[in-house]
Amino acid sequence: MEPVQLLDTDGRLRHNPDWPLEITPELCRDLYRRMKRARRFDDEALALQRQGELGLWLQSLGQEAAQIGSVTALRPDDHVFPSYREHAAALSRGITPAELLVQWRGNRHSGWDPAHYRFHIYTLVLAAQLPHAVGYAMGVQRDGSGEIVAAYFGDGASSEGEANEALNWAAAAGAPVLFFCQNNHWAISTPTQIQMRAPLHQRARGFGLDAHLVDGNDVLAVHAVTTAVAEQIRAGGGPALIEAVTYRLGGHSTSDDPGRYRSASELDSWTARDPIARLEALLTREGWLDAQFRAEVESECDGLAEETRKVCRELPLGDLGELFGAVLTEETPLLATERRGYRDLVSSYVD
Ligand SMILES: Cc1ncc(C[n+]2csc(CCOP(=O)(O)OP(=O)(O)O)c2C)c(N)n1
Ligand SMILES: [Mg+2]
Repeated sequence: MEPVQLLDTDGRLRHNPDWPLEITPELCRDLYRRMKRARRFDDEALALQRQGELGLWLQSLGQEAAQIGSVTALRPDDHVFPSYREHAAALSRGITPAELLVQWRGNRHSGWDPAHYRFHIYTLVLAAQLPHAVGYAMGVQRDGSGEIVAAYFGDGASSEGEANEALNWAAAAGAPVLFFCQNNHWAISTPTQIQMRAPLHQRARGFGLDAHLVDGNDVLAVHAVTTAVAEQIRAGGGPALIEAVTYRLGGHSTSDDPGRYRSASELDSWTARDPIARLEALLTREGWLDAQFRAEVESECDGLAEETRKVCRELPLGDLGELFGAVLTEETPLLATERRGYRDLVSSYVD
């Protein structure tokens, strides 16, 4: 099965009657601006980690179209359950750079209020957010509020038992949930092809979900498919899955050296399919990228970069000892021992 594509790798529009989308200059410019902002933020965060300001960073580089195309197809009150690399989607929802960086600076386990943004906190335990999303969707179903739930996860996470339980449970309950998998070809150093024999969208159909394969580096295709699928779920059509074929252009994290397991030619072939360059080619060809708009986006990105550097350095270093108080309502003897051990360790530091 070929992934749905509306924009070929050279940025030429491909007519696709199955997935109608009104392609206007406004829509394309808006998606472009959101993707450019996301990439600039990601670049800054990477640099901040290399400068010692962040403990760790997981880049979203190359996955902007998959995230922006999908999140903008949801309504603002649809609840999103992300995994840990959805910075482009988070920024697009209005989460601030400071709120996004808190966790990676090691200050708190999350920086934003999920109820305010309708965007759940990041989940680092692979696939744990998927049963949570289904449970939330079952609540939404009972409330009859007209919201839907969207859950992001990776190809590697789809191997977890929880992912498969969530797909089955969602189908059995007819829950209004959209599973959005960014298949970026790698789970750290494990390539997708050795994790599964049947592609995820086929597996999802086996569970009884409606499932689609989309070119995840084509923001228009992702937007068109997600818009249609979201409305189908909202209309009571039951859960669905979208598998977006994309590529992680960076390492898994700043602790990873992808040069040890993937080839330069693979990276080159995906760099040539860069999702932002592809949309830029369309904008340029159509005459929708005039000098003024380009300058506006550049200056907005410069401002975002400046803000990112400033707020990161200003984030107060919290007392990590407080984390022990957030585990259980009543402290167990083991937790008390661990808390004292942590305090002793900190007080043993010379500086
Ligand atoms: C339950 C669990 N097992 C293992 C890990 C370690 N781990 C962190 S990320 C990762 C790979 C995940 O790959 P994928 O789901 O494809 O997401 P990607 O990082 O490619 O976006 C692994 C194995 C973890 N966080 N949680
Ligand atoms: Mg992956």
